[in-house]
Amino acid sequence: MPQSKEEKLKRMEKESEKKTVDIDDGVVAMAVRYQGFDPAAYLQYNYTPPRADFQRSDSIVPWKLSCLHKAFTEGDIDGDLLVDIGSGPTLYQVMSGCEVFRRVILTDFLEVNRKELKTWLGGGSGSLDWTPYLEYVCQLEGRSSSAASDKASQLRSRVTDILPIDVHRQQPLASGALPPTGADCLVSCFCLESVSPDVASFNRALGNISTLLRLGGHLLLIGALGESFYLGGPGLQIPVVPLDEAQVCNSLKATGFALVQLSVYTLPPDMRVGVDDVSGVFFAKARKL
Ligand code: U87
Repeated sequence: MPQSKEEKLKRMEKESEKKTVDIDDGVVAMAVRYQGFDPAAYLQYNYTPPRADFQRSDSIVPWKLSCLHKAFTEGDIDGDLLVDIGSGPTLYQVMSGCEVFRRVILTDFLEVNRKELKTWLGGGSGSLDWTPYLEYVCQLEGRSSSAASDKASQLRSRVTDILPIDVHRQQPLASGALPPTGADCLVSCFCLESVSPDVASFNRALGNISTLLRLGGHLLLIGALGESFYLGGPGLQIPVVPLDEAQVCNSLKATGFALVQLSVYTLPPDMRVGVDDVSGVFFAKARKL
């Protein structure tokens, strides 16, 4: 019996869907690995001294906060809606942006991380005390550190949603999650390379999140260089696609972004604390063409 046009169409869709899944077995394996992710352990590994030592200018977190402060305040970034891609259980990445954008949306793949964020934003104390971070960003803004509590309420008032996301989907967020015009600015820290089995998958994920951003909007991308794994919890090794600066530039260009600025931080020996094998961190500011 010859197949009707609808049946033919359905079969082709199924096959194309099947094809994409097969290609991304690595993505499925990654998703399975992330089920063991431990937010509290992860925060201890990466967001306490020495990596988060606010007395040291060569510590990783102060470097990241300074890059974000400069990028959000140097005058070429504005708009209404800021979206953070792959927030994890952390809030540092929007402490400057919440002063510039009226609305902030946080996202993550894991419920355990979204819950950690909801706890703090709901006024509770999560697994980490963010006060030193809030004080440091206030100082960068020329305010006294006593303004940290104002910034905490500002952050709590401007974060409107904490949404599930999967950067490996052509539509990473549920449809209708964002206004039709999209976000005015995206920030994403250590996500894409930490969830992609290879460079091709990394580039596809970058393309997928780009669809969430309006034309002319900015992407602030922070990521690891030369990293092949990190600990997502005790004994939980999560593979990372090793990147170098050239690859980051090529991927942004290939995905329709104009690079505005790229900074690189090389880890001093005592920042290598055995929770990963990262050698450097990049900060890229790019504009969607
Ligand atoms: C952070 N943004 O800490 N789609 O900055 C979307 C997914 C998917 C998926 C998993 C990796 C940490 C990197 C946060 C969290 C970033 N997470 C989610 C870590 C590795 C270098 C280094 C790190 C951290 C997943 C700090 C410093 C350094 C995590 C997030 C990745 N080593 N999102 N399909 N799958 N995720 O739940 O929350 O990505 Cl200083 Cl050097």
